[in-house]
Amino acid sequence: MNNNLSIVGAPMDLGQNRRGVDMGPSAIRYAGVVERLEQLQYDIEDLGDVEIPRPDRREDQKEHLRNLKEVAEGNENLAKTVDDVIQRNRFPLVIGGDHSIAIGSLAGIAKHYENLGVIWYDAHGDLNTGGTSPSGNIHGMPLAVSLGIGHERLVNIEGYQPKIKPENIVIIGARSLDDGEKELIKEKGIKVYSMHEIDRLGMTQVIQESVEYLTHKTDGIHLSLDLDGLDPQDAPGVGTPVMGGMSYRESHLAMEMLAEADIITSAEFVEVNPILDEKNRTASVAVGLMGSLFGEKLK
Ligand code: HAR
Ligand code: MN
Ligand code: MN
Ligand code: MN
Repeated sequence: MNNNLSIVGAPMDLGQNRRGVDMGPSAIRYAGVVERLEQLQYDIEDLGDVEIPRPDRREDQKEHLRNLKEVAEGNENLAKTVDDVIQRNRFPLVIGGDHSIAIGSLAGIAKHYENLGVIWYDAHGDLNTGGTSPSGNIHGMPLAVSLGIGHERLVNIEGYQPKIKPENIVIIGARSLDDGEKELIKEKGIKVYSMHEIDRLGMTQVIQESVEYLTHKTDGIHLSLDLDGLDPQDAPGVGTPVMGGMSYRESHLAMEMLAEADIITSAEFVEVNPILDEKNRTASVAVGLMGSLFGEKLK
């Protein structure tokens, strides 16, 4: 694992319609992310937050992509920052912010790899487009956008597309997929471990198989962890909770196994909303999972 970590905050709340997730980066810092990772002997720099534009409320939303212009601009800023972090040979750890920020993270990261793998830890597939989305919320679209499917303003950030290939993706924890997302998963042959498979196989086998599936064909792996992948009992501070999720223990095990495999080259933790939380518990869970991902057990 790269010993130099750069934390990048992305206080984005325009990819969905519940305010407060823009305070996610603050909540995660308040929960002690820097101190936690410094104990593991990493060299940490906290770059602060990238700029997210304020929305122009007069803009019409006819494209069914809420706050398209602002989400695109914020993600352009994030992509540039993350790109610079990797150019300086540091590991980017992005803290959100709603999941639309994966568009910018992946735009800044993927250009550094021939075959970037992605582990998408989430209750949702985030594979919608303006056409299939039931909500118009861009946080339900970043994985599709990264595959080059979606509005050209989003798909072309950093001037190239697609960022990733369908065969290099593993979705873990899915339990709320829209019809259009299910079709895309079938059409592109995307590997999905839904809650059903996690219950049947256990998290140990799911992670073992995911690592095997990805490592031989990728030259880096990005972990995109949406806190709503966890059960709302363990991570209540999220905008779109879905019951029946992965427990804190299972998630902790998943992170430890990824640390042991030593395959993750960038990561983001998203959808922490302190307004909807109980005493910053969800941010603390996020920081706990980061501790495991960055090798607490191994040191
Ligand atoms: N699939 C639904 C939609 O597109 C809900 C998406 C909720 N997304 C997140 N990110 N919280 O996973 O609107
Ligand atoms: Mn998500
Ligand atoms: Mn989600
Ligand atoms: Mn442990």
